Amino acid sequence: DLLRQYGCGPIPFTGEDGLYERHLIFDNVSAPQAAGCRERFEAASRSVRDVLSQRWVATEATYGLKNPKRVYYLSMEFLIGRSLSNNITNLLLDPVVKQLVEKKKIDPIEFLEQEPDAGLGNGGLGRLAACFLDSMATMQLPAMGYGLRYEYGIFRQSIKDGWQVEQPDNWLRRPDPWEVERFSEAVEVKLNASFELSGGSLRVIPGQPSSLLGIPFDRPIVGFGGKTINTLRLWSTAVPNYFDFAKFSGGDFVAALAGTLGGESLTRVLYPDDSTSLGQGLRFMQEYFLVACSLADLVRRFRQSNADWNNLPAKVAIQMNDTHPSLAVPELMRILLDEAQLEWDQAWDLTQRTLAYTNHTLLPEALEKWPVAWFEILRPRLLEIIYEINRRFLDEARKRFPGDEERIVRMSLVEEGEARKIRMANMAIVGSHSTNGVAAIHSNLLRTITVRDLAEMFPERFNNKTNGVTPRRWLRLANPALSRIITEAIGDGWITDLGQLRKLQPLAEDRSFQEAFLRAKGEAKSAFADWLKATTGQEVDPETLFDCQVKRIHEYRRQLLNVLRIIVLYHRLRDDPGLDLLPRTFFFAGKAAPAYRLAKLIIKLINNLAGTIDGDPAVAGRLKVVFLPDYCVSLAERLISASDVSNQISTAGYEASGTSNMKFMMNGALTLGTRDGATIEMAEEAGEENFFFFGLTADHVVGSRGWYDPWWHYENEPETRAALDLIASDAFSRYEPGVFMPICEALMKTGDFYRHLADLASYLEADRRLCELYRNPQGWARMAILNIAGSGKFSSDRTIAEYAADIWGVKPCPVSIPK
Ligand code: DL6
Repeated sequence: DLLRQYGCGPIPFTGEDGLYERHLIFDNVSAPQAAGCRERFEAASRSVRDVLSQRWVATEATYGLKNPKRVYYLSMEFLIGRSLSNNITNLLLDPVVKQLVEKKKIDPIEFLEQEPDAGLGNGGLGRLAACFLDSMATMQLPAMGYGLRYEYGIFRQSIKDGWQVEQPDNWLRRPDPWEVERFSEAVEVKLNASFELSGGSLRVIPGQPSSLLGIPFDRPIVGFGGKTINTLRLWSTAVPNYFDFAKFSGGDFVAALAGTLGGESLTRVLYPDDSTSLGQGLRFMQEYFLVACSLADLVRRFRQSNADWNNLPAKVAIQMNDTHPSLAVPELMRILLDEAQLEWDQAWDLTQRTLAYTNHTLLPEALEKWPVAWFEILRPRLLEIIYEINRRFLDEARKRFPGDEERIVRMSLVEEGEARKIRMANMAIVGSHSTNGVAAIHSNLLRTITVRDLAEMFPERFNNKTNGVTPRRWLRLANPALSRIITEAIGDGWITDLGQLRKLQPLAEDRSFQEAFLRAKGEAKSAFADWLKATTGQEVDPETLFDCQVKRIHEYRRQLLNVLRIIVLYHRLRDDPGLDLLPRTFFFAGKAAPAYRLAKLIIKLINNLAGTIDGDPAVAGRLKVVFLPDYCVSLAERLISASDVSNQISTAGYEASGTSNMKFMMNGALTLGTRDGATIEMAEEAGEENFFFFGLTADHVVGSRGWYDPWWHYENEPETRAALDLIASDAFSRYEPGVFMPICEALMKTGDFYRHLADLASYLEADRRLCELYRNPQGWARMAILNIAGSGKFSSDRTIAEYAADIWGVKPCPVSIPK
């Protein structure tokens, strides 16, 4: 009545429209008909959050009541992407939203595009963490993710004159409708140093003890069907009660608060380099901040319902996503020794049984080693604990391998040298009960080469958990046309049990299903072409074969090999304009670490190649190269569903697993690839005859050290030579002569670790076979369907089921709704 008195009478408060319009009026104070796209997006998101909020509360209440064993996934990265469409899908609200959109005449694309991609990660590792959260919630596992609330996610990439340009990703500039700040659950982190902003950068002041507050921001993780809503808790820094009264009374009002800026800047930016940890002092501090906040929080929760510390491993499993959160080993020891006052042996036993570690890379430059000096500055107590762990561990190792001092030196947690360093992988392995790799080949190489000594000491700790991706986002949401025909053919059980895709196998021979597949693919390709035109003005022809390579730009991923392939095709066409060449569009997308010069030059070469081909009338309509800027989760959703061919062409033995390979496969793209990472297992599932494999194997690569000679390929393979000559002769850099010489030099080094030239001829041969098949649409559809049918293993539900059973020992805990 009171509201009516003030003129609120006609506002609908009930029904779905009511929910949405209420948010527009009361959150944004704007008339529904006058609201802009951004306001509409916020109101829609808040309405969806309203639908899940009580479930979210009930989920935590159920866990509190039933006190199950919980799993905590600690990760410096969660590459979440957009949440609105995903949450609508997982809450099964699609039909309601469809009705609303029609009734209100809303353009869904326009307002879905308002949501920034939450880019709190660099690539595969962070996206895997996001898929795992989806699976854990869908499988009703009592789980929580812990990460950092970077105000700036992975940089936005644009292209200027062919070069990558980085811009800050200020994704939180507008209020995020999903997050809930929980100030009352803040934790205090004590440090032996403080921070200041000086000359535009954040500086650490050693020997000046300080405290930082970790403020949790929670985001809902909606399980499919909306039964369980788990939490992703992201920490943000704040400085407790800092205010310099002396400065304030002296009249310097701004300086009075300046002391807060240093500490509060710690979690501001995500480090954009995923393959080296050199010179990342503040990253080390971020890692400690994540660990300290998360452990304090989970130990507090554990203590609320468990009086006995001995219960810790029975109630808590902590998964360390790579070594980034591996300071959890000494930090948990510190809590158990100094706060719980346990004896060393008991604390060590509990620590090891609670923690587990996943390795995601074998690249030596990406294996973290942090200088001892940084520990001394930040938290000397951790260093004392690490030294004691190491002393005891090396005593044990000496008993096991008497007289083998070289091995002891290799196994030590401490690397001696000019600047002593802590080997974080060694610490994670020694301080936990499980170490896993992320694909069979990777786990084997990890065990037999990278950390062989440790694997020989603790063989029972090593295991494999092949990665997976969530079929909710990567098939159901990303590819409505394909999802529809799959569901029509085999029902919708595949959404939560992807193994059911096997039922499609017999349909690979079925004419009408083949045609349905081709139509669905055509629909996705047209949708992509329309979207690209609408958002960038760029035109691509959906009638051409869509051939993609999308991932971070890195030499081992060999975008350069792909470029060489395209140059060879271009050269063939120039040589013989009458050649019957399959019309193709080659898509590239991916970011280069800002300090990785060669990777940035590779982007430039791709763009220049695209420009040269576009400007050449002799190849018009037959070859096109497109570099899509600012690769992110939502671009991946659009492009992968529209792709015909997936290039997975890393030097064998270098890609730990890959996950885009799986997304392409379940979307019916065929793989042109090397025997590396999880691609090997994908071919085992679909049948090697349905894959286009080529190139050296990992064994060959290791064995080729003595004989690999790029000059041999240059001199004996005319097409290889022609392609290299074109680059060297500035065919793609007419106005910037010599700009690509570093690329030629990298390719022609005998020490090219990545063996580009060794694989070019076989790549071209595999490519030829693939094009031949594409000319036969039924044969193509048959093979693509067999790939989809074989992709069931690569659901993250399967991966999570394995982690839950073999490493964590956690069971589903269905949420009870109070009557
Ligand atoms: O496990 C997720 C993902 C794998 O699929 C990729 O193969 C692997 O490169 C990536 N690793 C990282 C770690 N840093 N580096 N380099 O991102 O993990």
